[in-house]
Amino acid sequence: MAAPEKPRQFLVPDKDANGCANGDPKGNPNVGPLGEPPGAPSRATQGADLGTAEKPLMVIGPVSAGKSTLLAALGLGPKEIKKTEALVYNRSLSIDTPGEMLAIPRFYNALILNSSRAYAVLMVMNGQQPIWLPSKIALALKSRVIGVVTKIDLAGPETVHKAELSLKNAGIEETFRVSPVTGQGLECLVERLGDLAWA
Ligand SMILES: Nc1nc2c(ncn2[C@@H]2O[C@H](COP(=O)(O)OP(=O)(O)O)[C@@H](O)[C@H]2O)c(=O)[nH]1
Ligand SMILES: [Mg+2]
Repeated sequence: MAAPEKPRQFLVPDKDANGCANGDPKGNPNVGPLGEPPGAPSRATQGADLGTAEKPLMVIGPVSAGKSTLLAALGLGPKEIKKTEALVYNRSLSIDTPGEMLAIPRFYNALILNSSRAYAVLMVMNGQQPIWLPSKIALALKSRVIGVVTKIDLAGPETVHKAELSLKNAGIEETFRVSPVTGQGLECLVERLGDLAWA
């Protein structure tokens, strides 16, 4: 009699070729972030340019978190960084917002409305000086929200951890650590955004 067939097992690497975390944010190792087979090449790793996405990428976060600097590093905003005074569309590439819009609840409607135009929202937090965000605020937004802790070139592990806790408390399940100044962590973020931009 033939031996019973063993259950099929996937051999899944924790990290992909760029060293970025593999698997979905809920921890199922047998699917990629969007349910694709693990290890499937993303558009971003195939050299796709985030600037060619049909929809913009939106950034929200406290004043001076590094939102505009991050957009510039991703090639989605002006290189010359000035204080962002209003909600701004950088052509169809990105939607930049001033930190005050997150600090003052009467602006929330504008954030929510414009978030529906974006393929994703980055909730940006200063890794050096994190602040506590309103609980579950990300759930009100109309696109997928990804957390980004910036300034990791300046920040120590304790404040970075605090920033991540704040993002989690805001209802965000997936967070990246980056420094647009040194380039740390950007490759993994770009890879993930590539998956979302052309989903
Ligand atoms: N060292 C360092 N400085 C950063 C980083 N990101 C932003 N900055 C600086 O932080 C300040 C505020 O950045 P900005 O992008 O204007 O913040 P925004 O108000 O969130 O748009 C600027 O002086 C940036 O040069 C980072 O990752 N590392
Ligand atoms: Mg700004």
